[in-house]
Amino acid sequence: MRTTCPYCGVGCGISAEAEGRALSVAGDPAHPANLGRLCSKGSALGATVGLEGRLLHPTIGDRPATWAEATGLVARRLREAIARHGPDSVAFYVSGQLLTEDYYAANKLMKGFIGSANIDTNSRLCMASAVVAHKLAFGADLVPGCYEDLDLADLVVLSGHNAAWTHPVLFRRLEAARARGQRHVVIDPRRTDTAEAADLHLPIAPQTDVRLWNGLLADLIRRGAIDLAFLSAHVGGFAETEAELARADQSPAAVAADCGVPLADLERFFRWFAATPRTVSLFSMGANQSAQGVAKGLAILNVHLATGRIGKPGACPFSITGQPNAMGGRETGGMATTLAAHMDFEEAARARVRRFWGAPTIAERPGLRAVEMFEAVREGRIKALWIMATNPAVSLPDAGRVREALAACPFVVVSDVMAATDTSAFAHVRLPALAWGEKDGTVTNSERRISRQRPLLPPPGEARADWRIVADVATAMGFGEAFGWRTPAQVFREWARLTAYDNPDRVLNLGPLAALTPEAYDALEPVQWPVTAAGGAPRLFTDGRFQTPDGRGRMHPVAAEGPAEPVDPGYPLALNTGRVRDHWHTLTRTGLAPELCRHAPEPYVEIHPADAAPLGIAEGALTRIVTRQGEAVATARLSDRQRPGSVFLPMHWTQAFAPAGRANPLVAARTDPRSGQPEFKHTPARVRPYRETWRGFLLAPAAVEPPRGCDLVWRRIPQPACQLHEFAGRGDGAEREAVRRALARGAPAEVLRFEDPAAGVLREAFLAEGRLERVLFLAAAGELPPRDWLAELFAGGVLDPLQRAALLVGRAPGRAVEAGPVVCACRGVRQPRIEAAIADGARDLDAVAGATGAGASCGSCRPEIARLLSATSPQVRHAA
Ligand SMILES: Nc1nc2c(c(=O)[nH]1)N[C@H]1C(S)=C(S)[C@@H](COP(=O)(O)OP(=O)(O)OC[C@H]3O[C@@H](n4cnc5c(=O)[nH]c(N)nc54)[C@H](O)[C@@H]3O)O[C@H]1N2
Ligand SMILES: Nc1nc2c(c(=O)[nH]1)N[C@H]1C(S)=C(S)[C@@H](COP(=O)(O)OP(=O)(O)OC[C@H]3O[C@@H](n4cnc5c(=O)[nH]c(N)nc54)[C@H](O)[C@@H]3O)O[C@H]1N2
Ligand code: SF4
Ligand SMILES: [Mo]
Repeated sequence: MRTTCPYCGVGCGISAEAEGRALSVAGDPAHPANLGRLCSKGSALGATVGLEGRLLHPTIGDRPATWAEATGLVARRLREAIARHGPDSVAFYVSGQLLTEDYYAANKLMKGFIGSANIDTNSRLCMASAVVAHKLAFGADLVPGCYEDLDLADLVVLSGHNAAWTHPVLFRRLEAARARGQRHVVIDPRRTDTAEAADLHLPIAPQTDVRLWNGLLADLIRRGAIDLAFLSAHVGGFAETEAELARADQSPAAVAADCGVPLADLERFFRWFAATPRTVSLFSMGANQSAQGVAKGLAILNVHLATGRIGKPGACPFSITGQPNAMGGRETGGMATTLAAHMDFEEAARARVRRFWGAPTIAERPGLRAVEMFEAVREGRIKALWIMATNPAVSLPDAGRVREALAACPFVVVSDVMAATDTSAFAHVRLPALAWGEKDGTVTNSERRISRQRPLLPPPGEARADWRIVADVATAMGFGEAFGWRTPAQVFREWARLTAYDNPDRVLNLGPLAALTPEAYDALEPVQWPVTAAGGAPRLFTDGRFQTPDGRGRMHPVAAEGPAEPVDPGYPLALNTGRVRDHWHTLTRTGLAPELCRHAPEPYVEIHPADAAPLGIAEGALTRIVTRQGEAVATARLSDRQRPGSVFLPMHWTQAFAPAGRANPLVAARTDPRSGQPEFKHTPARVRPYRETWRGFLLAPAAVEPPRGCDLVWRRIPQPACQLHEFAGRGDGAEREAVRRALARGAPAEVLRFEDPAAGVLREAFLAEGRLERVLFLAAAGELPPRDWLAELFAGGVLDPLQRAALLVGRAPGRAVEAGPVVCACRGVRQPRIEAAIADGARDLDAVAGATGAGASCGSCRPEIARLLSATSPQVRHAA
């Protein structure tokens, strides 16, 4: 069966085989997005489709309910709120992980039948700035290019985009192009794996992108490297933009100084750009997630418009999408700021969409954007909130405030695939949704390509498709006639018809797909919109026509501003947040695959050694990060890949995995005024050592909650056969004893114990009928032994005498200890083994793969191996 990966916006095709609930997956060689490749996350999908932790029945409060009861209650509460407080007193918060069919249904219910535009998506946190920039420059939210442009380009600029980790399969493609002579420039304050592999890295000071791109435009104008013919035929706004540039010193020296990069490197970038007609500029969260995210996007689009590097093979600005269906949400109207199908709220569009839907009403104006929506919830203006396929208690900025809002909301509905998420803890009603592998519909990737997600597994329990849950609630509200679909194909056809309805000029048009038979829908091959009778369209604006009223693209003057909240002596560091290679967002799915938990097992904070040293923070030390919003504790990783003055904290950890290691209680909820997108990449912060007095770990077959009443730094790290819990505290022996007692409660009676009270050391192993049930190690000083071997023993059944004898030593008799971070998740290869192979003469990636297996599977770790290679010998970097 062919389907599409549910993770990132690359939208890789998968060919999968199911046997019962067991699933084997491989890349689909026929899918144009990946041509057979998959990254570590896609490859491990089989490990995430079990039923453990799934929400399988609707619940009301804590009790199971029937679907009729649950949808009836949701419908009644929505109707009551609307009757008493008006349509704007209800809100939906939805997600780029919904299918297009789901999005379409939710948007239709909210905007056409409830009559409010209070439906916003987590793409507000992700794509909103790019959307606004596209609308301003092109007249609609249109992504001009396609993946083939990444093969054809001679220069690729990556702005705030760590593609090596976040879009790994595209990165493989870029690596191949670079081997053919393509150049890469990375603009990112951190030296990421993407930057490490590039020809040039500009480690700019945080939030100085507009200055840099304005400087580039000024330089291109000075050189006469702009396309005057293209400008005069196809683009407006050049004179105003040029005038804005004149308001600042645009000399390369001034720009380099403000951006904090070496002048020679900046000049090299300017020269390369001027000399390379085939240039693609990718931009991602380092651009969008900013209080000046729209300006950053516009500054990039300005350069491409001024040089005519758009609508041509190998030349375009390219906003890359994060989620599998971020684009689908932008199309259907998942955002509070559009109505539907790239139409906004002007009278003609409202009348058109209302007519098409046969709707009793239609939203009059844009609704609340995500951050505003949750503020309205907190203030009591929203009486009923329905959250679908997103985990805002973790992922919204100022997450402490978001939790307050959720706790105060009179009625919260959560549709999710998992039973217990940080957000569903606040739900009055939980609705079980079909997960990837079960659901059936379409998604649109970064290059506007619509692909099918097909069901491979039977629907578990009572879980239902998200579109159907929406339709059931709509029906219970009395709107049955407009929501009577029986299949996703019917929803899709209606959606495709809407895009073509009364549409003389909108580029977003799926007209020919409106007549798909059910069989043709099932068999739909990946296709890029706009879709015409002749097929899909890889590139837009090839004739220089844009979707503005006069058909011309628009340059917009943008002024360079600093961060919304600059650092100050109280909070001298810039806190940057983002992603790690093998985890997906809030861990509800990648946290199920132990192999994906090896690469970054627990929350960490990356700090430059020069910032760490004066504070007494050492590698591996638990470190407190404090902002005006909140605080967290994470393990310090000292690295000169971090820009001095900046620290980086991954976004992924949750209450369930690491309550103290959550990033978003720290992040200020400041947004770009035009896009409403939060500035996730910059919050003033300070750090200091946590100074634990003791540490411990607990291995158990299943997840264990941290003991109540103890103030611990607690992390859970899934292992193949058990759960590892790491913890540390700042108390005395009494705290240790309280934790010991709590964690030993209910353990089997057979116990092996070693205790050295003088050193504060305790080691206990609990066994039942010779099998290991629990292992608890505590130490007030000194190192704890590695956990690997002990964790493996949970898989092995009855322990033999040698294993029992070694238990409290914590290491296998006669086996060398394997330590160091895991680099290759697929094969479980650790860094020291790779370094040993390099020391033994492995000189390139293939040799390392041959010697250790690392990098031979999905290839996601290749940039890291290349870095280890280049650390030993600088020449191999280029060979790699
Ligand atoms: N492994 C993995 N892959 C994913 C995801 C995941 O959770 N895990 N999520 C998907 C989603 S939804 C998204 S949106 C994408 C995001 O993909 P990316 O945008 O590549 O990921 P991030 O790590 O959020 O941020 C990118 C970079 O922006 C840099 N940055 C910070 N501040 C600035 C600045 O001021 N200027 C510039 N130029 N750069 C800056 C950061 O240092 C970081 O390296 O990834 C998708 N892919
Ligand atoms: N600090 C910081 N915070 C960030 C970011 C950052 O860079 N830094 N990035 C932001 C960005 S770009 C994004 S996209 C967000 C992502 O943040 P979220 O959307 O909150 O993260 P996910 O973990 O993907 O949440 C998806 C939820 O939907 C559930 N789910 C999965 N599939 C389905 C389905 O088919 N149906 C239903 N109903 N539920 C499903 C999952 O179990 C999970 O609970 O985070 C944002 N937050
Ligand atoms: S790059 Fe990886 S996560 Fe993204 S779609 Fe492809 S396989 Fe999935
Ligand atoms: Mo995203």
